[in-house]
Amino acid sequence: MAVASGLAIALGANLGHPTRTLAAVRPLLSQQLLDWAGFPLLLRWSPLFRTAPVGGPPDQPSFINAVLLAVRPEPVETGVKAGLEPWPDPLGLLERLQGLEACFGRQRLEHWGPRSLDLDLLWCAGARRHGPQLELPHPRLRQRAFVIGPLAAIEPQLVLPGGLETAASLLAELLSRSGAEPPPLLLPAQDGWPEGG
Ligand code: PH2
Ligand code: MG
Ligand code: MG
Repeated sequence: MAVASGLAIALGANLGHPTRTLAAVRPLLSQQLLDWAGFPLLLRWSPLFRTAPVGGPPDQPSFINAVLLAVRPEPVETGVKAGLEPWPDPLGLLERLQGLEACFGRQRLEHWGPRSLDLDLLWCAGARRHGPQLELPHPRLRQRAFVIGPLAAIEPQLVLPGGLETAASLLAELLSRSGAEPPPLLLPAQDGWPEGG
């Protein structure tokens, strides 16, 4: 069992060419994260999943979703007790994520409407925020199979913020509820996205 640390970002798209968009944003997102953090991070990407839209207009196309986990590598044991630099302000990262969404043509027209790219911060180094711009951990994190499915694919035994169950058990529970989302469909690896089923 591994308790969630570091940060997690959900990626989603259902307009244009979602798989190409996610593959194209991936190196840019890596760079933005490393620039924001100012220290090395270990990045773990889920495979891509095709998921049924949740909420919003009923006729919108299916989504492609994925999740990125970023953790600090264990410091090398030097014998010298060096303090770790603190994580920077999550709002700075939010601005960078919104900048990337804008680069990929994101238009904010309709609540939960179709989108060319959505980058949602799920949790960030234990931060708790209840501001108008940012809520951390993400308030709907534990209810969404399109997020928990990709997380469980990276690390089934991960314990998410706000509860004690693992990603795999939470996913099983979400999928067994009546009126549940259909299970996220695991996609094979693609150009620019080597993780796949
Ligand atoms: N994002 C939403 C609303 N509904 N449904 C799926 N399947 N995937 C998403 O990423 C998604 C959604 C709001 O951001
Ligand atoms: Mg979203
Ligand atoms: Mg969003």
